[in-house]
Formats: sequence, structure tokens, C-alpha cells
Amino acid sequence: PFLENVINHPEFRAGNATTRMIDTTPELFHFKPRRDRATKLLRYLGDVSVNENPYAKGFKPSGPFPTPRVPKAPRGTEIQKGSRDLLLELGATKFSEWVRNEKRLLLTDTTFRDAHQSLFATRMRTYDMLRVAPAVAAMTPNLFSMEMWGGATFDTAMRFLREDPWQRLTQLREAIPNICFQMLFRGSNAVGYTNYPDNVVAGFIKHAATNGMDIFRIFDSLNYLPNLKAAMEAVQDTHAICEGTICYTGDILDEKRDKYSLKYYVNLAKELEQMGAHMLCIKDMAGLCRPAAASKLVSALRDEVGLPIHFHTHDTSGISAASVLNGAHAGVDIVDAAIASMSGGTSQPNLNSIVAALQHTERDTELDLDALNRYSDYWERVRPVYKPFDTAPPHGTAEVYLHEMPGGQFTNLKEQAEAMGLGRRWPEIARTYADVNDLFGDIVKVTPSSKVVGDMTMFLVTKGIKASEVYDLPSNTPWPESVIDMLSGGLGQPPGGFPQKLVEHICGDRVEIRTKRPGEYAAAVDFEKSRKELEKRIERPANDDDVWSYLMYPDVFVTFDQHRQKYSDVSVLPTSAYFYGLLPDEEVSIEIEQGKTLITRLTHVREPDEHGIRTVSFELNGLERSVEIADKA
Ligand code: 3PY
Ligand code: ZN
Repeated sequence: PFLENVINHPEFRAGNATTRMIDTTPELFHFKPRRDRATKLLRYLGDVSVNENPYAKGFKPSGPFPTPRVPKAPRGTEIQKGSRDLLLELGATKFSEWVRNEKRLLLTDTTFRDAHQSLFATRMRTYDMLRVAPAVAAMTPNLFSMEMWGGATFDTAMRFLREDPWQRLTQLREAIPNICFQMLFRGSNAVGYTNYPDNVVAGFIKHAATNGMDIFRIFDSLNYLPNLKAAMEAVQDTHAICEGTICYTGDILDEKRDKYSLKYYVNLAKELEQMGAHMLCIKDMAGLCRPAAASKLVSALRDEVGLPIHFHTHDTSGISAASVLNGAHAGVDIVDAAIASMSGGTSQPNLNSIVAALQHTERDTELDLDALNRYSDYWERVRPVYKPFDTAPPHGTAEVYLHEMPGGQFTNLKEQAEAMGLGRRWPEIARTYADVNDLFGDIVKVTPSSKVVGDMTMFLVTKGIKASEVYDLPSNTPWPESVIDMLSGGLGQPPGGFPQKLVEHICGDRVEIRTKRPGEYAAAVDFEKSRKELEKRIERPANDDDVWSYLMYPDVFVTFDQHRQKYSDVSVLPTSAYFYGLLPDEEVSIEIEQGKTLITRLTHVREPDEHGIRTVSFELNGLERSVEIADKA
């Protein structure tokens, strides 16, 4: 590397080099790290094969996983224009008018985001998406959109998958140029769990749109609309669609539960229209919108607002398809659904079956059922590789109407309970969750407010205290931080505010109570300062993607980047190899870039030497290679 630096130096090339150049040109000693990706990946594979991936929960496959057959469009199929082409041609406003006038029921495929977030803790890797992506672009160009980003994926990609979320967006965009991409955006909480300054929220939206995002579904976890403003306004400066969102909770059919009534939702919708939404989303994150409620709500919204309506629900109850079909009859414009083998339970209803149910009716979706069934076969074969995370209940449950937990939280909280040895007390946990909701004044529960209810629930259950006994505890009890933050106004205000008595009891005089929009308390971020701070931490120049990831999740990003520097980009590994390493004699093909493939076979793992070091041998494109791995056992 030193010689390379000398030869490439401008002074040397200009023929001005003298012997003093070495002393006077310190940059000759700045060596670029060698981009030896093969060695780094072998180190990773060796390490996971010996020490396990800390995030694979100790799961050991009994043999290699079946190889899924990747659906392919017939040779010569040209990629037809789709919704994205139309959006770019018409612009957001005219595009939305087109949606509203369309006779077909339009469909959003959530397989790449909410389905796996709700079924297996958001662990789906870009690798598995990219393999099927070209088929989706070619065989179902008439999907309305693909939800493939946002929500918990941003955090999880870096934290557990060691992937760059921006790279996922760019790679999928290249593979699917024709269908609108959609993301879930948590208003002033962006893709995180806390409030971010307005300029961070707005800048993130613009960076995502530049990188290919087309539809921003923007919600607030308490339906506190001032929290949506910065994000909604930022979308107006891009080509993209601003989907203003109503989070649905309660039951509009139950006249006794009148806090979240039809009127409440219609008013919210009108406000969102005023705030500049191009489309409206009914976000039924827990799957509580019963079939008759869907008819009533969609009809009312179609009558009272001029925007297209997008219905999002979860199948936790097992009957959400009835709500979707009722919505379709009442004139809903778009619905969310997941590919058959990734649907049901805490995920979305079954896209394939909805398409079949509507064939030869007025709302025929005109999607190719055969193609959708081929995607389903693919995902059915892929899904077992995620087995340790795939813990969603295998059947529908009416318990959801009691606890009202969002699909994405249900499996997580159950896991958490299991890990704390409280698995058998699940019914009590579900009941307590409902009681905590009442204690908080009956709030909307969705990330991050749902997490606060979950935190309080686990706090009470582990202490053996009932929600009704909270007032018997002293004010200075060490309540979960998230509870103190939310009750003191850190997330904004629910309709009617939080119960005053509870706020006083829990917050006491230890925190300031804030009633204004949380964004007003947050100072704007200086991006160049953040970039410098980041560059110091990662010891290399940072690009814009890096800075945005860092602003969302500072420590998670830095840890991820250290992993990336040490092992290179591990998203190129097949999923079984990423999570479980290689079994003896197992061979995988790793495409590190187009046309550059590493055929890698694990040949031998030696016994540890006296320092606990094992030599792991591979055959790499036919050549022997080995790496030394410290056995942590
Ligand atoms: C998220 O915020 O991640 C959600 O999926 C909420 O439903
Ligand atoms: Zn959802």
C-alpha cells in the first residue's frame, strides 16, 4: 500500500519526487483498508460457525435448509409500467384522483415489511426479498404498492441483521422500478421510538424520497395531529404521496365506548385532509375493526372526505378478510394484504385469497393469481430459516378484542414474557395490558405508545401488583422511564389528555409536565456537526446515508458500522449462513457483486489449541483458505 500511495501521489506523477518526499508527505502513510471482502466474509462465517450468531437464539438447524425455487417471469418478459411510473407522470395530486376514481380494488403487498414485522420480529433479510423482487416487478406490475421499509425495519436491519437500511431501499428500487414503494413513518418519532427535532424528521423524509420512496404513511401513536405536521409538510417538497393516517382503536359499533366514535374518526380525517394529505389511511394496527365497523367507517369517510382511502388491518382475530371485503363493498380504494404464506395471524390478511374472492366482481383486482401463488410457494420455502423468531400464534384469537395489542407488539411481548419465565401467565399479562390502558385513560396503542403500555404491564406483573393498586404505591416508586416520559407529555397528548390524578401521582414534581407539541422543545440538529462527530466515532468519512442512520440510532449505527468494517457487507450471505453459519461440508454461493461469486464450502473446524483458537478451513472457489477463530465457549 505504501508503494501504491507513492506511485499515485500527484508530486510523484509530476516527476517532482525527491528523497525528502517521504518525510514531508505524511499522507503516503495513510493506507486504505484492503478491500478483501472474501477474507472478511470467511472470518464472519468462521466465527458464526464456531461461536453462533448472538441473535440466532441458540437455534441449530438439523441439516441444510431446502433451497426455495425462485419464481421467474417467462424469458423476454418486459417490465410493464406500474403505479410508480404513473405517479411520476401525473404528480401526487392527480395520481390520488386517479386512485379515487379507479374501479378495481387496489392492493398493497406488505410482505416485505409489516408481515414479517408481525410474524417474526422484523427479521426478514434483504437477501430473501431481492431474490423474488425481479419476478414481482415483471409478473405483478399492477400491484398498487409494496410496503417494504419503515416501522421497525430501520432499527432491526442494523441491530440484528447488520444490514444498511438505505442499501435495502436502493437495491429493491433497482430491482422493482415500476411499483410504488411505501413506508411506515411514525410522525415525529420517524423510524424510532422517541421524538426527533423537526429538521431531522423533515430531512429524513426528503432523503428517503430521493432514494426512491413514493408513499409515506404518517401516523402518530396517540392520534395527536400536531406531531404529523413536520413530516406531512416535508413530503410536499418531494414527488411522493403523503398518506395521512388515522389509528383505529376501540369499537365504533359499541355506543358505550364513545371515546373513539365514528364522529371522532371522521373529524380526524377532515383535519388530515386540511393538513395536506393526498390519501387517507385507516390504520387498524391491532385488527380491531370488525366487519360491520369497516362498512360503516369506510362509507362515512367516502362521504365526508374527498381523499382515496387505504385500509390497513391485521388478522389477529382470524376474520379480518371479512372487514376487507366489507370495506371493498363500501368503496375503499386500497387495502393492505400479505402474500398467502406470509399472511394470517398477527400479519395482514391473505392477499391471494382476497384477489380470488373478488374475481369476476365489480372490484376485481386484475392481479395474476398464478403469479401470487408462486410468490407464496417461494415464501413458504424461505420461512423455515426464520424459525427461531417465528413465534406468532398459529390460529386466530378473539382475545385481541380484550387487550388491543398491535400485531407487531403481540409476538414481541409474548417473547419477552417467555424470556422472563412468565410465559404461563400470558392471560394475566393480556388482562393487565387492558387494565393499564384503562388506567392511562384509554389511549391509542401503537408504537411507541403501545410499548409504554407494555412496559407498565410487565412492571406491574413482575411486581405482582394490579393496575388498580397503582395509587396505593408511593409516588417515588421507580416507574418505567417510558411511562414517566409519556405521562409528562413526551409523546404528545391523547384526546382529552392523560388523567390528571395519574400524571400527578406518577410524575410528581420530578419532571416538568409539557403540554405543547414535543417538537417545540427539541433544538434543531446541525447536520455537519453530527457528521463530524460520527466520523470521529467510525474513523472514516461518513456519507449522507450514514448520517441519517446515525441521527436515528447513534449507538446502533456505530456498532453496525464496526461490524461492517470488520466483516464487510454480510447482507450478501444466504440467510441460513448469516444466522447459523455453515455445517461441515455445506457449500454456499455468495455473490459479492454482479458477476463475482464466491463458492464457499466449510471443510474442517479444528479442535481449539491451548489458547482456545480454532482453525476453520474452507474451500473458496476451489482453493484452500483458513481463518483462525477464538472459540468463546
Ligand atoms: C410500527 O410503528 O412499526 C408499526 O408497525 C405500528 O403498527
Ligand atoms: Zn400494521
